[in-house]
Amino acid sequence: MGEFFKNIGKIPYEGKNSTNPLAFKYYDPDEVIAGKPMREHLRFALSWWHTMGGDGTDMFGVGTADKTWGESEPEARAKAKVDAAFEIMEKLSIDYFCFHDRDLSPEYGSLAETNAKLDEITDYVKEKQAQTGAKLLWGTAKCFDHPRYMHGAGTSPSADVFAFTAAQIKKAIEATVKLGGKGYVFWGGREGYETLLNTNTALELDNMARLMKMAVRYARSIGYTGDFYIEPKPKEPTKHQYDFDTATVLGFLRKYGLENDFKMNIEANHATLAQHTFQHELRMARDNNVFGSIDANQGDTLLGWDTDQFPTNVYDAALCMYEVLKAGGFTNGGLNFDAKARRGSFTPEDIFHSYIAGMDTFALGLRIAVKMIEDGRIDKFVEERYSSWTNGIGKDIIDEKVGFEELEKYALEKGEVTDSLGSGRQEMLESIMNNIMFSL
Ligand code: XUL
Ligand code: CO
Repeated sequence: MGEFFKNIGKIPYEGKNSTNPLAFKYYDPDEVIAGKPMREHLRFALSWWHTMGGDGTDMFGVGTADKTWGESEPEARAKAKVDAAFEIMEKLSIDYFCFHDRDLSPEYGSLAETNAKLDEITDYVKEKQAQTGAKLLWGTAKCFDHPRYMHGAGTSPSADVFAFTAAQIKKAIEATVKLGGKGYVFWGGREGYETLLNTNTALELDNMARLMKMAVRYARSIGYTGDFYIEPKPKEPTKHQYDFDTATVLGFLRKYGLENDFKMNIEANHATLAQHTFQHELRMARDNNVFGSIDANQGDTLLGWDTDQFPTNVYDAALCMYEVLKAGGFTNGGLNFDAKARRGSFTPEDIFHSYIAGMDTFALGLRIAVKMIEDGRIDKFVEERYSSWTNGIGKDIIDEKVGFEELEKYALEKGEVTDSLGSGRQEMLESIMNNIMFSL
């Protein structure tokens, strides 16, 4: 096995005053902050699809980056991808990776042949894991690119397609378990509709739940103890995706009794498409005990599609890490860079520049979030804003000691509300946020 990135060594941490583009300015993997090393707080993961396979192809042009890894045959290329991926992870101090089955090994003539070739590659990945210590964050199945999935996979009108989907997911779960993954993702790539004129939404959603129940039952039967994740996205590729946002997915999970096995994999760019902030989606997940993992990237609010940019917005990353810390940190999840370098950033070095940008952004976000919590001004303000619920009538409402009659009597006696109506102080809080961010 040759070295793919000969002119790039292990990326060092050089601190914020460094001007070396191939060094971390904020990510110091083993530095302990808020009780544990940064690498354990952040649990960075490489996405196999973008990094090892994405060559910049878009609907207006062919690829610009060479992602053949020097091999023209699919089997040899799949193996070379493994070598290159482990080299990238090692040089960037990335501890985890994520894959779709077909990113690791493509489809061949039959499902049996495809499965056999996937086994060979996962054997090889397992060997490399043993040598390097790199771990699998989560696996998933690519049930959206092949033409058989044109009308959906678990929500296809065809029962045969449903069966094929189940077979593919069974194998992807086996691969995930084999590689020690503690997460399995459902992203409903074509689970949605283009028009209601041809769609039985009730049956499609029931079927999606049937598929998920089968997945849980099978995975538990082969000893999988990790989490299942749903990754919400409101649109693209379909006009309407069923897993629209966290709140919609929560309704689905609860309706079908899936809420104990499934958590959320929140992607920043998908939040933007749902017209939510990234923090909103994380907060909804945290509040409902379904915060699981994160696809770290960013979109562009001026564009209506999933640009999957490497995250560089420190403000958003800080608010994200604030939610992560408040949720008690990651358990099985982590920060997967579901992100790709721009089509014009096509050289091998750009892979490293992109990851350094994304990792430093989240490292800085973590440092700021820790400071926000230590500083305490924002948390204290929120606590005081809700202090009327800790005693008196507020506490009686929470303790269910009062109903409408008692509250009417209280309101009549008390008269107009004046004393518990403080200012929301939004601008003051935004200014505190800036003060914390820029005094680091
Ligand atoms: C697509 C997307 C996927 C999932 C995994 O928008 O985010 O790459 O993360 O299937
Ligand atoms: Co994603």
